[in-house]
Amino acid sequence: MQAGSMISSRLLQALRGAKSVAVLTGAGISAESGIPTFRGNEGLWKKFKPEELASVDAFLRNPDLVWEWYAYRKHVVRESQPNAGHRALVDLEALIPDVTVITQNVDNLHQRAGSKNVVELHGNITRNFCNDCGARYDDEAIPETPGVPRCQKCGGLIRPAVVWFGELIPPDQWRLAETAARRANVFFSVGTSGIVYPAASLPLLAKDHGAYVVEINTEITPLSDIVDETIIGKAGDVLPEIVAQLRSPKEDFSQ
Ligand code: BJW
Ligand code: ZN
Repeated sequence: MQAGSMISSRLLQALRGAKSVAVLTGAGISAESGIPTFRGNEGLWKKFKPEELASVDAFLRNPDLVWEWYAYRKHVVRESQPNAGHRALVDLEALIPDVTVITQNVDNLHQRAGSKNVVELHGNITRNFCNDCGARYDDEAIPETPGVPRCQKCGGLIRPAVVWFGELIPPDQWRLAETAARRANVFFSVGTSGIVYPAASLPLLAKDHGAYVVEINTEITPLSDIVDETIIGKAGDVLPEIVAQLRSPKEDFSQ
């Protein structure tokens, strides 16, 4: 296969004329940094489905178990580094006037890579707050206890500042995401299974407002039917290739 042939001339053309690009990312973009995805066999932690751990009900029923899951993931995230996929999205900022990264990930890797405009739909695992009084705690401020830590002000349970099932997306972040999807000329959906709402509605919103919508995933997903193009491949391969093609002044010879 010719190098770069996974990038269609249609996509390159759309990007060359684009003023605004929005990128919805999911766990797949961080898989190459060694952070497990949620779904699929390798994605499961101790055989629990995310729906069984990522809710207030689950937390109140078994706070120690849910905290243990997050403590493990906080550790994995701290040990990980942004990968070529994250870095390519930073590089895109030099090539397109307006780039918004809308992430479902809580791992902070887009921010650490240097993306300037990151919308956090599902919060951030590096922050925490008291479930009772709302007091905020950085990871460093949390007492190292076995099991769930307690609030120093009120004794309540401390939880990670992430968005669980049944909870609202932070309204300011959702507004930014919708606005970016509506104004995007090109919209990418990268490494997400596209089954968790309302995030999964953003590609369709972008399409309804005229964006050229491209999915990048190692597999077909429910979003594959509605997008203009699905590129099957790893985010860490495909995104840098797109940036390289975009930088190249040469004609492209694909398709
Ligand atoms: C690669 C790759 C590589 C691998 N390169 N690709 C409408 C219809 C039906 C249900 C609902 C609806 N609206 C709301 C709901 C309920 C619910 C929901 O969507 N449920 C579904 C399961 C059906 N949604 C909510 O509750 C949301 N809130 C809400 O709607 O509020 C309004 C409301 C209030 C009150 C009552 C009712 C409604 C909130 C959703 C919060 C989701 N939270 C989590 C946990 C966050 C914290 C944490 O990290 O622990 O977010 S769940 C989990 O799933 C996490 C993720 O962000 C999210 C999405 O997962 P993602 O990123 O897509 O990962 P995977 O693992 O699923 O997929 C990885 C993909 O990568 C795969 O496709 C691979 O092939 C691919 N891949 N390697 C490229 N190298
Ligand atoms: Zn408290």
